[in-house]
Amino acid sequence: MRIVVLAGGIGGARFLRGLKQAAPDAEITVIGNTGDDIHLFGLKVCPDLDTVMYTLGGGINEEQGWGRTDESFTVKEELAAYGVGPEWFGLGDRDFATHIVRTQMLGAGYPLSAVTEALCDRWQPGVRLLPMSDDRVETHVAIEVDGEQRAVHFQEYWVKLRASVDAKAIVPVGAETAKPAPGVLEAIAEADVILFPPSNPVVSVGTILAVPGIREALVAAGVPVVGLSPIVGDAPVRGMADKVLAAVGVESTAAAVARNYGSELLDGWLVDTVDAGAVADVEAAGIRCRAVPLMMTDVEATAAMAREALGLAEELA
Ligand code: GDP
Ligand code: FO1
Ligand code: CA
Repeated sequence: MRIVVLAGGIGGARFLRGLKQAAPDAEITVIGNTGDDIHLFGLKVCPDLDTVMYTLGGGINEEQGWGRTDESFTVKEELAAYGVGPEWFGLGDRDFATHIVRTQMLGAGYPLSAVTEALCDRWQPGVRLLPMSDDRVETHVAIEVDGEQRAVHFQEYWVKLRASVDAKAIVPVGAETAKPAPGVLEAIAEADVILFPPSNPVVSVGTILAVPGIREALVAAGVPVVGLSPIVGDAPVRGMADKVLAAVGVESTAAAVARNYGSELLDGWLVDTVDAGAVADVEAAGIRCRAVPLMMTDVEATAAMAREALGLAEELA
């Protein structure tokens, strides 16, 4: 079975760990969000790709959900001693090595997709990890500070400001002219099932869908597209999905997120059992819906979620 998954960082990576256990023989292609990417200290950092790679490759800091395990921060301290920031972004020494390799290869002319493949040679994530695009896309967030509108990089909004101010708009800068990376459209066309993990619907899955051609390819694939809600009990399980959903005019409910994807794109949707009341709403929008436990407390519970998603896809096939 060929499964394509559109993934952000932590939610996507943890779901993939369960999916691998649930479907050990499946060929899994992950289309990763690169809108979170940022250039710091002359290096290109790809948080969501790295979160997937480290999580599936056994190198992730489990408690944090991002960054390397057993990490130290000597380079960052030395940079700070030179007065070189930003001090608000925590890049560790082990992680730095990944960004140095990536930046060196990009500088030598390799596209991000080839660089990602080379990095995965070390980590062996057990999935094919493709960036959504080789072209630069950067998610910016419009905010209002002291009555003035300004745009900040998504990482500044989330890591520096901790999403403490309302987001007025979310702009995936560069997306409109970005092309899907090599292999992306082919993987979608050849998929038996397409899954949206409980990733952020705006700044993870939404950014991937903003790359021209990807949404169209998903619809044209003609195979079940099934998603799992990242919103449980009318709130994100973690992160700032409520803030970025508000910015695009969508309520933070499992049903509203499904309706926002729409029945043209989405065939099936899983909500948590606490949101069982949303099932009828979602089905009224033409999307088959089930309420099942959706908390990724451990790999076993996550594998059960993946089995439910694949089961729903089978019903819809
Ligand atoms: P990010 O890039 O690191 O923010 O990760 P993703 O975009 O892949 O996923 C973020 C989303 O995962 C958030 O909106 C969370 O609500 C959701 N999430 C995290 N843990 C869980 C969980 O255990 N269950 C569900 N249903 N959603 C979760
Ligand atoms: N998230 C934080 O909350 N604080 C950080 O200092 C931070 C550093 C960081 C470094 C590398 C990396 O791959 C991810 C990092 N993240 C950090 C997570 C990153 O901001 C993610 O993009 C968000 O969690 C949402 O996707
Ligand atoms: Ca992300």
